[in-house]
Amino acid sequence: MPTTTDLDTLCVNTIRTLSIDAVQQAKSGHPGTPMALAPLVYTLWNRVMRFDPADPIWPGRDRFVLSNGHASMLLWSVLHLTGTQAVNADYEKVGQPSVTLDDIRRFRQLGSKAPGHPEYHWVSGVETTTGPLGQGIATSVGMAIAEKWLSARYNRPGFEVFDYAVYAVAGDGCLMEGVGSEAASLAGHLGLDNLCWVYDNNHITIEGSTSITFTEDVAARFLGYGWNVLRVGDANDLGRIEHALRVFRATRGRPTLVILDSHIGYGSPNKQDTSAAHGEPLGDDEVRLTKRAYGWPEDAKFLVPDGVLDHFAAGIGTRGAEANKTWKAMFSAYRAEYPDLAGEIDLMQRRGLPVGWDKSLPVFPADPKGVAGRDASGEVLNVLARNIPWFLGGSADLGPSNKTTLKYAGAGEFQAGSPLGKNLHFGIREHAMGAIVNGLALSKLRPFGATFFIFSDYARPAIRLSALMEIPALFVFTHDAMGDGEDGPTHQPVEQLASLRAVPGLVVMRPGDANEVVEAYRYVLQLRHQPAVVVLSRQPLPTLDRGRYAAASGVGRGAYVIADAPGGLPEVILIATGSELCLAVSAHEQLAASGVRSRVVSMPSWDVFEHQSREYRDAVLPPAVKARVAVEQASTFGWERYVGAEGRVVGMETFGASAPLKELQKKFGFEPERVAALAREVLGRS
Ligand SMILES: Cc1ncc(C[n+]2csc(CCOP(=O)(O)OP(=O)(O)O)c2C)c(N)n1
Ligand SMILES: [Mg+2]
Repeated sequence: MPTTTDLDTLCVNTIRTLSIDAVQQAKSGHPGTPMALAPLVYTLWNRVMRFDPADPIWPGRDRFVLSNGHASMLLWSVLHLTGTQAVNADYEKVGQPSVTLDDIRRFRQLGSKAPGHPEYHWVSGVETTTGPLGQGIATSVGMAIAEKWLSARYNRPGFEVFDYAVYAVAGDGCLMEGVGSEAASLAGHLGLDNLCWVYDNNHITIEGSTSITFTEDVAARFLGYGWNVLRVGDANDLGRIEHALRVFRATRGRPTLVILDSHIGYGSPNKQDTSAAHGEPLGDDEVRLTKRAYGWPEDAKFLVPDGVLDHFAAGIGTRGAEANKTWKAMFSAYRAEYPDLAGEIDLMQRRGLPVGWDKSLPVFPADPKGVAGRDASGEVLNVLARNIPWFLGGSADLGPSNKTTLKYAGAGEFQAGSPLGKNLHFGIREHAMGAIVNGLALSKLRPFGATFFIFSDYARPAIRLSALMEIPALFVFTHDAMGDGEDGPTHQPVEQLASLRAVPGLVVMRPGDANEVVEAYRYVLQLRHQPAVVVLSRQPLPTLDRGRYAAASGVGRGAYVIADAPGGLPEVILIATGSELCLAVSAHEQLAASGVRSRVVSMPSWDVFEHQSREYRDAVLPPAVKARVAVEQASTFGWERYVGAEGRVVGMETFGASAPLKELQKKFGFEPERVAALAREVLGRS
């Protein structure tokens, strides 16, 4: 095992001083943890990780997640020093480094590829966006599950196509956050031995010593979860760090936690081991003193001494290139022997879908009794999972209610002993489920996670990140409104639709009958760079007669005219989503019978509609028709956008109540007569 040479120390101190200088220059950022963890990141990257800087999207690479994202300068330093190349959104190499020294000089500035926190969609070499503590480690569990599934499906004797490790670095904050605990518990249960977390045990968070907040026995906790727990008592000991990482790689049947004792702000004479080193620049004087302590030229800034780049090139550069070359040679032999499997891998890497991915999607006949949104969804999910080998997912213990169970023969259960299974069981861990779904999507699978819509709140931070990362994660939420009646207001979503509609880039779909459910999935499956939420009813919804009303394919445009006034000349427009669609259609029929010319617009997705041309939007909602009524069993917040100042909204202003659905519909006014009456009111004809 190599010990520490002068060149190693030079590389480690380069990471430290780049981090110090960048934070100082930006007048903001977090120097202390990069100073402490530079030896870890150096050892992991230059001695252990299988990563080819020339090809940062090589499918066989090890994954690195910096869960304590505030220490982003670690990542910017190492991406720069390894010469990691940039890749664009079409997975093409653009012939430029991912992070330049100039980016580092402009740390945290507009347009710099060295932003405040690691951002997946913005900087090549970042495997997942981190910053909200705990999120990175939870996402890493999804990456580890993905590796297990991929290797089970695609590896063949002599062809270890997928055989990579997932490394994540976590701080005290990541281990305090609930999402980290949920994910660790599941990782232990699943025995994910391809997963290694390194815990930066520095006893410091923002408010000071962890003696005020975090005194649990972390090792005992993780042993309880079923993890292998290792300790490295000195964060500067490269040999011991490397040894621990090798023990991890040799450990079978359990994930590994390496508890690394470190000193935040290492080397700073006045700030080491204090929370002052966490989140503010050291200050010019302290920077000088620290550089002196490292034996570094005191006035040099952003210095990369001779020999450092060469040393990274000789380490990770050479090792990564060789590993990638060997893998590529192996993969072309694999392609010759298993062309279909190789083709799947190619397609998946580019987020494509196999030919015939939507074949045999159901078509539901008109039926006044109808089908519950969740039941239609269950049928669709089963077809998709059969058509798309890498489409998989599950629920947070509500599979039988969400109807998300993949029931066809061979779908299988994903467990430690059956990694080919496509039914994932997240347990009652919605937040970790969200992050794990993200980790699976980042690994190029097409995953879904499910729970009751009300508990989307428990997964929301991860949903937000899926949108920020621009990845096609899919969330299936059932029991979308008061349909769960007797469970009462704790289970009746009200503000969830408005709040998810407010997430930039997130596609929210609330289909109104079984055929709209099919079309909603058809639309969201084709998204490559956007996550989606499909919101579904618990109770049966009448299946509309599409001979009489417009085709459900209009769902793909976000909103469409489903029933119209004679000659397409309405005097009032009724807009509805989900379970209120048939209500609006009934109101429309009642109005027609009394000579009022109304149009019904089915609007399953605001955001998809907003992305249509102005011509289309004006054709659906003619600006001249100002008499409008929107109906939705959810917060009225935001509907003014479509009904205008003169319109009305039949929605929720309270949390609902516990009672059978019919009574609730009556109490809260979700009845055709009320909608028709409001339509007359806005027309001044009541
Ligand atoms: C979910 C979440 N809550 C709060 C923060 C704000 N925050 C950033 S770093 C930090 C302290 C983290 O302490 P630790 O993980 O021990 O990091 P260290 O200071 O040791 O690097 C906090 C509270 C955050 N980024 N994410
Ligand atoms: Mg800490």
